[in-house]
Amino acid sequence: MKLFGYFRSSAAYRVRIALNLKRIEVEHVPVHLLRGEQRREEFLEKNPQGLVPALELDDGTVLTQSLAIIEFLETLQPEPRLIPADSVLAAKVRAVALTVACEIHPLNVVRVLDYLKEELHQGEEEVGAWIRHWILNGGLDSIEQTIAPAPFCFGEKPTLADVCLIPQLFNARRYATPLDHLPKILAVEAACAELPAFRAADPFQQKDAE
Ligand SMILES: N[C@@H](CCC(=O)N[C@@H](CS)C(=O)NCC(=O)O)C(=O)O
Repeated sequence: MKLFGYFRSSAAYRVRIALNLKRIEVEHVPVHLLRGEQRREEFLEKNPQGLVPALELDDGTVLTQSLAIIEFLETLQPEPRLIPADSVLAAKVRAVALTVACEIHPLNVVRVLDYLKEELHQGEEEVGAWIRHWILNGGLDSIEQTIAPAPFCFGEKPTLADVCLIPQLFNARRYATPLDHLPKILAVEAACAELPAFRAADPFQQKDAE
């Protein structure tokens, strides 16, 4: 299988962590987002949305959307489970994952930031304030209240919640978002940093890192 990604893409980072936790090997194919490679015809043929990640299976089928890809991996290789069997816990795990993927991340992606800068003529300062506001407001601030680190978001093993939270924290730090008021989230981050699966997925460990 081939994973089309970009070292700094937090959505691709989620998939890398899941692959590593499940010990599934894939070929990593970089798509340089700042050079616009995601909008080239050969990539659009794989993902008409022009977004990474995209997972190409050995038969040529292409899967898109990080959470859909991770659910596919969960079926392909059920252990270790990223979505708990207990349905209440599973809903809590998914709620954190969806808060990151649906409430925070879409407001910070390259195409949205470009629109703020180029079409709405906002400067670096305004764009930075936008990013930090939406990372915290209704995002990390609310996640802080719903998790109970032990030491991961929902217990002794990492779940889809941790898989989504850690890349979002990388992104938050990149934009100097204040995080000191989020002790539970910082404790989860420290626990994940102990695991090789998370460390190997770090953006600066990728072959396209720059
Ligand atoms: N909801 C999608 C988000 C994918 C996404 O927005 N990817 C970003 C990188 S993190 C991207 O490809 N951006 C390119 C662009 O905005 O042009 C997922 O979870 O896979």
